[in-house]
Amino acid sequence: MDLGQKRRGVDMGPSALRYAGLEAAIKRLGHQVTDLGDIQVPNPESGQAAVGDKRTNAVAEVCTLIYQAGKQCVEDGTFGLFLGGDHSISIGSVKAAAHHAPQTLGVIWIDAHADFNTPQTSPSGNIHGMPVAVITGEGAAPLVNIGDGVAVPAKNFVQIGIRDVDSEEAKRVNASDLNVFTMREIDTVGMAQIAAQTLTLLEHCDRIHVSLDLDSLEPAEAPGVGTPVQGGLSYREAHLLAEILSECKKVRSLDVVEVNPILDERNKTAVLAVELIASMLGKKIL
Ligand SMILES: [Mn+2]
Repeated sequence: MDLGQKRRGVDMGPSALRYAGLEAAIKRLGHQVTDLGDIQVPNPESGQAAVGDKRTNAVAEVCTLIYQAGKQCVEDGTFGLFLGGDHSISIGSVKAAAHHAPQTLGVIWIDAHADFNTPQTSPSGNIHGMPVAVITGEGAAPLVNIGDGVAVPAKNFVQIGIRDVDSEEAKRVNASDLNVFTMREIDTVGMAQIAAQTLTLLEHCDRIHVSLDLDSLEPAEAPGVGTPVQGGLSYREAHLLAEILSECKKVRSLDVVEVNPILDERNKTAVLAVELIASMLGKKIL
């Protein structure tokens, strides 16, 4: 899906991830893989998903399909891996992970941005800057209402890698119960400590959904993203976080979003994403 922002290309992210050897990388770890294929998304150049309410309704329709597919994974006890697309897809995937017991789902949001805007605070109006607000119950009704309005408490969110927040959005973050580790905290105490604190914050949760936006990484490592921001996670910081989360055994679902092959360099960002997925699914150095 690329309807959550205005650039084309991020809709090709799943193809780039498949081309980078995703299925083989997961199978090498001993897991079985069933690729459910792509969810059909209206073309933004068609009138069907043009702008404004039409765009919001189109995103809501797609996220409802993601929610239904994801809910099936949860019910089957299967690990759900969701390939974006822009970050608005997480409205569907996180609501799916939450649907039967939202109070005990932890969400780890690895991102340069807080994605906590509402239509009232967003300078761009782009829905990919709003999913955390929607999932916690605030925003446009067609999005909030997906999954019978299931919402995850803000205190169950831990954000990691944050370094670019809009001014009105920052006020909302500071007034919320979101747990946020900005790059400053990561620089100060190191990723191992941040990962440990994250798991402590989510001790009351029996399962965790990880939402990985590739723009959390330093742009030199992940150039193929729509909204790159300097000063991001290093290659090893990202892998260390994935390795620690893998060991905690609570992670049951994962989004990998914002890979844009048009902006990428020889599919470098998709290759990195596949490596990080493998680390999250149990790949060890030794
Ligand atoms: Mn994001």
